[in-house]
Amino acid sequence: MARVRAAARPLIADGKFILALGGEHSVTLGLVEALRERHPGLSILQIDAHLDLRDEYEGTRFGHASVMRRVAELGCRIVNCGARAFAREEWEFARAAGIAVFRARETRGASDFAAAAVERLGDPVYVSFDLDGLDPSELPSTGTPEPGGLDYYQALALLALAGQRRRVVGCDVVELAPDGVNHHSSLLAARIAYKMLGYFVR
Ligand SMILES: [Mn+2]
Repeated sequence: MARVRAAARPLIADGKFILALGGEHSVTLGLVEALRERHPGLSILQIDAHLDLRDEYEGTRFGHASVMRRVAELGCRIVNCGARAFAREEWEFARAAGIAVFRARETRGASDFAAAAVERLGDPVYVSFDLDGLDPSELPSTGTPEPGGLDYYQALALLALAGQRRRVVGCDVVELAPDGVNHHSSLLAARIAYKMLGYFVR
């Protein structure tokens, strides 16, 4: 975390837009810490099958399952889109902390979910795109795939609207786990990164 934070600081000071590529979702924490020094009111748009709100998981408080818990503790407002697998502890924490959750099931056929999600964000915004938020029929190559996710066009509509209605100051694409077979996963991840630059960098 400290190394990611230290690498991000001079880029932020220089007015650069950061698009980070994971790997593990926990890279988000160092980036958010660094951006928050410059933008104390930073909100987070999290696209993810999971809430990542466990206080601790498999012996660490700094893994992918806890990253948004640590981000919430910094005081950032969080909006999740695509959640569909989480523990009771995480759901209760989200309710208590005022984290808006747009579950994947609720977004199916709901054309207005993107507007409602963006409405819940403050300004500026950091977008963390965990690729398992997408449906595994479109993106199978990720560490913890879950059925029933967002589709490509839903995700693009959400990202585009966030870019139109909020100032996005940084983003990441995380949790790609290339398997050497499903090349379309890597292409989709690259395309999402490319689209985000188009939507967010003016
Ligand atoms: Mn995640």
